[in-house]
Amino acid sequence: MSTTVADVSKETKAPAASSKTNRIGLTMQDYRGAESTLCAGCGHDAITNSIIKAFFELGVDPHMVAKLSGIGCSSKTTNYFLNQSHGFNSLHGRMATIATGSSLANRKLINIGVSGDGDTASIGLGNFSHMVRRNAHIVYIVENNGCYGLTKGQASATADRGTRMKSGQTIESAPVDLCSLAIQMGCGFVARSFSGDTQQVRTLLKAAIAHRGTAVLDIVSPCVTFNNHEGSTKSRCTKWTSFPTTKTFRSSTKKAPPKSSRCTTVPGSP
Ligand SMILES: Cc1ncc(C[n+]2csc(CCOP(=O)(O)OP(=O)(O)O)c2C)c(N)n1
Ligand code: SF4
Ligand SMILES: [Mg+2]
Repeated sequence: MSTTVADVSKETKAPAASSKTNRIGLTMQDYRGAESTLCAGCGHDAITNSIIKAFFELGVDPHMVAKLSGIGCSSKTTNYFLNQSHGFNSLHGRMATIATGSSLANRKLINIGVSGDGDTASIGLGNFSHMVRRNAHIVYIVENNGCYGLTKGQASATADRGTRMKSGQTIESAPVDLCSLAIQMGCGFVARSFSGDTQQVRTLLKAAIAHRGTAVLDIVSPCVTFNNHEGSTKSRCTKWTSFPTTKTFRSSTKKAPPKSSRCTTVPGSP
């Protein structure tokens, strides 16, 4: 059965209000933040919703959480969840250093960092590597759209070789694979997922929150405004053969490009 853009946009809408309480007596509302200002359909909003649900279902006390981020559309999202938690929105590419400091200053806090592929794999690569090497206690999420969404879609260091950017540029360099890098730096928890697979993302988040040490979640998260066209490997147009690891995904080259860049298919569709 194919999934349409309408189905996907449901994932990016905030979870419905409910009076249901969790094990510490809080409702889902207690885990929300400000209303998102991101583009409608942005993959990052789906991840925000998964974070809200994961913390609600685990029954984590919001004041025991510190939210950390850098700069980018992805980094803005820490404002959209857990508005009763601590937070530090840092400089571009510097979230990993702030997270390391936070994890040293208070070992009881759950640190959750949200970053972008530009924030982590371009300007922040050195900081990210050293945070992993030091095994800072943090759930480190990369909302990976293969571009700099906030500054209008320039290619990032995770754009795959052969990708055609919306500007017409073709990527010739090999991408930075953040999962491989994290494993090489000794990380004990590394996973890759897709923002639209909300159940899988939620399951991974819960496991990552329970992990003591650095947990890296590289989540492909389409930028529907600047990187959502045929020729991109991080769009809703991408055809996935199965779970999107670097080994198993491929972009569709057989079909003629659609007339508009608006996509009607997502992973799982025929
Ligand atoms: C030192 C510095 N250099 C450049 C910028 C401009 N800048 C802001 S966000 C950004 C890239 C964001 O891309 P990414 O981290 O992938 O986040 P996205 O918007 O795609 O979610 C850049 C280059 C900046 N704010 N600071
Ligand atoms: S520009 Fe891209 S990454 Fe930024 S909010 Fe819009 S769709 Fe999301
Ligand atoms: Mg990006």
